[in-house]
Amino acid sequence: MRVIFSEDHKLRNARSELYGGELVPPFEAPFRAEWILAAAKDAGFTDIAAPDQYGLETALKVHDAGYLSFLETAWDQWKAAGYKGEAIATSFPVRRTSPRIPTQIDGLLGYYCNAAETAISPGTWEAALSSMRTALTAADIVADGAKAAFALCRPPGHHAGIDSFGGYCFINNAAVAAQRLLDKGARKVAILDVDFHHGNGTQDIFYERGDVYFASLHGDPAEAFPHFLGYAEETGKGAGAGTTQNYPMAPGTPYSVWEAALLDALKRIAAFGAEAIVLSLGVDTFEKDPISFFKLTSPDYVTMGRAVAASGVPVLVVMEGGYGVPEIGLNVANTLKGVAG
Ligand code: SP5
Ligand code: ZN
Repeated sequence: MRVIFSEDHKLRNARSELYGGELVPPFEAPFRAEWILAAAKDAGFTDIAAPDQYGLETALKVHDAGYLSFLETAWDQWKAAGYKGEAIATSFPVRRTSPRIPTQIDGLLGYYCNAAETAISPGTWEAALSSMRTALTAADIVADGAKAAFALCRPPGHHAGIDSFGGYCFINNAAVAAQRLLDKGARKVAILDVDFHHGNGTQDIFYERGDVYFASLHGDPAEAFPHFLGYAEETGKGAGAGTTQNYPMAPGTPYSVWEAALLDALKRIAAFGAEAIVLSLGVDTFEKDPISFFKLTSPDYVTMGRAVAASGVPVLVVMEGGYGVPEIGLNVANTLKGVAG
């Protein structure tokens, strides 16, 4: 299985995350990609290539154009405003507020932000672009006939919605990859999101579309980030009615319980007729993850990878979350082993 990776992920190296009322070093930091790459190599995944230089054509099919322009210019606007720290949103359009889009950076930040823990820093846009290109390159490998590919994306993407960033995400890499698979000839694609957190951005993007099935296994939003989406009753709308499926689960969930949801999701994806699966892979389901509450163990990731591969359709693995502990590398490598068979 080819691994796509770019050193440009390091351009996303924020100083601060708003956590527990303090500005702390971000959980989503460069060491994550380094550990994952090293573990993938150790496990024998040594076919590693850099991404190709794609423009924004595909991203513009899943994101709002104004949102992408905002992301591209946000840091420069923030700097021009004379602030000392990183760009953190502080004021938000909530219920019964004006739909107008502000013109000044503080207003724009709140308008386009879905979670204020995520600061925009210098290089964030460039890293997000390279992450998107990583996913697109891997998507093309799968579209051209490979059974599997791994996009070692950083920063992650599944919390980035049509027009919002947050949850450490800016461009929705999995959504862009799914769109690319469709543009290259797939009639139907599924995104299977196994990150601990609900893929609220991905759900937002495809909620009213019938060509992409979205299934997500995650911590119950009543008790976990992203808090405001990911309930079982959200099943899609309009042309997308019936093509979203959520599996919210309780604190302490072990693999035995989680696996039942996985197998149900795979059954529904097969019934939908997906011609490829984009696996939004977060390993923050691990028992030692510092910000999550599931209890998966390292061997469970092999089992999970095998189950996904058993679908018989090509699998594009796109990196999402997983934090703090060295085992994130092993857990990703184990997933790849399972997928590769
Ligand atoms: C891609 C991804 O995994 N993004 C996750 C973003 C989560 N950010 C908010 C973290 C808040 C965690 N609160 C946990 C409380 C544990 N005591
Ligand atoms: Zn996550």
